[in-house]
Amino acid sequence: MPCGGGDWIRFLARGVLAFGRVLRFFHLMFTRFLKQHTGPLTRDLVQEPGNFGLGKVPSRLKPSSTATSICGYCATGCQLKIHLDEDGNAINLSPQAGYPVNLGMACPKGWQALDPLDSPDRATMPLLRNASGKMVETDWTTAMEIFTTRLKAIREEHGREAVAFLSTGQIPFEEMALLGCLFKFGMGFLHCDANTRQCMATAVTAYKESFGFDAPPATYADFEESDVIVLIGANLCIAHPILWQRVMRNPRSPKIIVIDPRATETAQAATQHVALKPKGDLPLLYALAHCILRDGRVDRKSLTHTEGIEDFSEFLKDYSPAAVAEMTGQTVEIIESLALTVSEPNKRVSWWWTMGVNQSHEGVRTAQAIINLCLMTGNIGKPGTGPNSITGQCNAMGSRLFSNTTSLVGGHDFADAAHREKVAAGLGIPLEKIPCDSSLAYDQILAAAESGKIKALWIVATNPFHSWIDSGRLAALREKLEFLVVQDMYHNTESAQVADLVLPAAGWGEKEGCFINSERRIGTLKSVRKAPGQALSDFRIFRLIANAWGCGDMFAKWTTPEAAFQLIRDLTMNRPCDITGIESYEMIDRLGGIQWPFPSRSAGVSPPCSERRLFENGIYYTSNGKAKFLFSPPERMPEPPDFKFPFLMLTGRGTSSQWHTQTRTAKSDILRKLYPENAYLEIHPADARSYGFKEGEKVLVRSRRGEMTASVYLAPTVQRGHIFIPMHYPEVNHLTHSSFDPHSRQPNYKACAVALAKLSH
Ligand SMILES: Nc1nc2c(c(=O)[nH]1)N[C@H]1C(S)=C(S)[C@@H](COP(=O)(O)OP(=O)(O)OC[C@H]3O[C@@H](n4cnc5c(=O)[nH]c(N)nc54)[C@H](O)[C@@H]3O)O[C@H]1N2
Ligand SMILES: Nc1nc2c(c(=O)[nH]1)N[C@H]1C(S)=C(S)[C@@H](COP(=O)(O)OP(=O)(O)OC[C@H]3O[C@@H](n4cnc5c(=O)[nH]c(N)nc54)[C@H](O)[C@@H]3O)O[C@H]1N2
Ligand code: SF4
Ligand SMILES: [Mo]
Repeated sequence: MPCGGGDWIRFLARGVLAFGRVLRFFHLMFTRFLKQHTGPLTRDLVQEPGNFGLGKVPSRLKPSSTATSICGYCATGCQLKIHLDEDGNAINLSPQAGYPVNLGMACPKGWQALDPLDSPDRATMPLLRNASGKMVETDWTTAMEIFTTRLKAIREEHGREAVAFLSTGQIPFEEMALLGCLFKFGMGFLHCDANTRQCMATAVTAYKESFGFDAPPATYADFEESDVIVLIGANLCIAHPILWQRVMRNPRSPKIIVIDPRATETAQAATQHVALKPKGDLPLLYALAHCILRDGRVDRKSLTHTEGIEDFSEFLKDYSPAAVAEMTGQTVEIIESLALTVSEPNKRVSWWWTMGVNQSHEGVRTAQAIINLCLMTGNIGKPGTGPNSITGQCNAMGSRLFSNTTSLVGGHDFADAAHREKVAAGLGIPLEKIPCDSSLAYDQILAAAESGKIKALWIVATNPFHSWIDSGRLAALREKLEFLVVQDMYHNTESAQVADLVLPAAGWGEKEGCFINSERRIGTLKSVRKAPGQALSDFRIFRLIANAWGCGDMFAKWTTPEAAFQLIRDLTMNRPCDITGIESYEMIDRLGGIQWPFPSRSAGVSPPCSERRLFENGIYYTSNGKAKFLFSPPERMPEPPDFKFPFLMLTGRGTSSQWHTQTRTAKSDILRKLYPENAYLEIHPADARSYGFKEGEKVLVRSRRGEMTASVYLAPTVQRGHIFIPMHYPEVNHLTHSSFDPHSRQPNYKACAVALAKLSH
């Protein structure tokens, strides 16, 4: 035993030296291990700049002690300031004070955005299901061989429609574009869609049909410049807390009206809550339009930029407040007074909608009914106005323009020959590689898999085995699939667990690229962490696949995300989303993000206005420049409550600390403390009493498709006859009902019939 001071020092020094030798030994073993387990393809790639899956943190980040990145959760698009150690690794973060979106604020998810990166659940090696059904680690070379051999064989035997991918609104658009172009032009498949179908397909279709292009007109400053703010089917306090902060900054003492069946956190903070009957939106909006027309409160100048008002006026005759009162659960007086409020001359009225509108069997017509009201009252193209959809995921707006799924990359149409020629020339690929037929939508892809037409699925950065509607059907169709590939940050998501091959992906913070937020603002994200093990950025995975497939030459110019950005940016020329004025990522950062459009001529304007809205000139993107009034009669709710299933189940976001299927937020010790661990249901106290349910008691919830248990949370905020269960718990979608908006094919997540019962002991 050492006892004197000198002995201590010698003992410590020997210990440090020994520890150093052990470290060195492990370092050598690790390097050797990497060499053995990294195929030639991977080794080539890790030498490339911009790949931080296995490589080094970029040297250009080294001199600085901070980097900026757009948050990787919601579509608000807050900028975070990442604090780096001397090797360029993120050690902490704080919200960016000067950024025009969040103005120094962030919600709990943003503050804890680094936590999910460190989880032991990270996928660090490709995983392959072996003959006995067990997932075993493999190297990238084998993974690529299996991926290409299996998919090529399926293509050979069953044709180009037998393989599909389902992807996301949560990776940079450079990655989305590479995936979409690789799959369709390089690998020659046709069917692909993204989880954005679950989220904003309705808004896309509504804008396209009404305005001629998918063009959400707002800028966030509109929250601060409105006199009347109508939030319909949107719970900002939970789902977009920083946008609610923007509302709170409005100096005009705005009237805030929340239209939602539940008295949400947002409704409670509003001036007026319209406690609508679920799916009463469309008749309510038509009745408002009826009153406005009847009373001559239309804006004649605005109408000169539209077409179809005559037919719409005729149609509206049937929608008096008295005629819709029952359908909406509102009195004639409430409807009349609402009509006056939203058509007040000289008042700026802005409408904002999210999933309460989009996720409906008649979402598109409901969104268009909002658009119609704005066109009639002149509330568009001016400060504090607009029919504004708020998107969900950090890059849902990027996927709309660049994912090459529903629309041809860069805001084009597959069906348009001139568009196909332009894209072929811009990307330097043969014209015949671009299909003119369109992909099946998400639900149609899954139906084709159920019927055996689609044999293989490749799932990228989404978790449909939890999030898809009536998810029990997915479990059943898994049995039919010959091959399921899941590319994810984690090896144990509900979807990864049933895959045949898992490709380990780097996540937010470990790669670069751009997101577009709800106000069309493009912002950059940075690589500030090394991905664990052999996880690679999705960009690099797609490049590996291109090489392994044998179409690497077609993507030779797509060397880094920024090189890809330059390519797809140029494709946008002369489209409504033209961003050819953006020179570089550096320019985007310097200008505090850039809203589209930003054509090259505006590059000289210095500094360009940091808040821009669309349609200030009254010209729309339709062939005659006019916006269209579109409408049709309300349809019956697909599965209303009945004698056997007497409750209507609503679903949605639960807390500001939970994100979707919780693969990321559940990894944060701090966030986990901020929400209930297990599924709960909100129920009106009177309904609970009639069933003898006590607060906290676990009860059975059943629909025609499945059942789950959830603990009772007494909530007078929910109407009698309804329950609300947050979507973050996987059981919820065992219950939901597969029904879709016919125009957008967006799922109707928010209304199905359920029965409740005490658990038998
Ligand atoms: N904390 C957190 N924030 C998120 C997300 C998350 O998972 N967690 N996800 C992001 C994503 S991808 C999205 S799409 C957005 C979603 O953002 P929101 O759409 O605001 O959130 P939801 O809770 O899904 O739905 C909003 C409201 O619709 C109401 N609703 C239900 N049925 C009807 C109806 O018939 N009519 C009307 N008018 N309202 C109805 C519900 O009661 C609910 O309060 O949130 C984004 N932000
Ligand atoms: N009942 C009900 N269901 C709903 C809804 C509802 O309101 N009610 N809302 C719907 C809506 S609006 C949405 S948007 C969907 C969301 O549904 P999902 O998209 O399925 O949900 P997420 O949990 O966001 O899944 C993202 C997956 O990508 C992984 N991931 C994250 N970053 C990366 C990356 O950079 N690369 C790769 N390869 N993987 C990554 C995550 O680990 C996670 O597994 O849910 C829908 N489902
Ligand atoms: S509001 Fe959205 S973008 Fe902003 S910090 Fe929270 S999750 Fe991130
Ligand atoms: Mo979403």
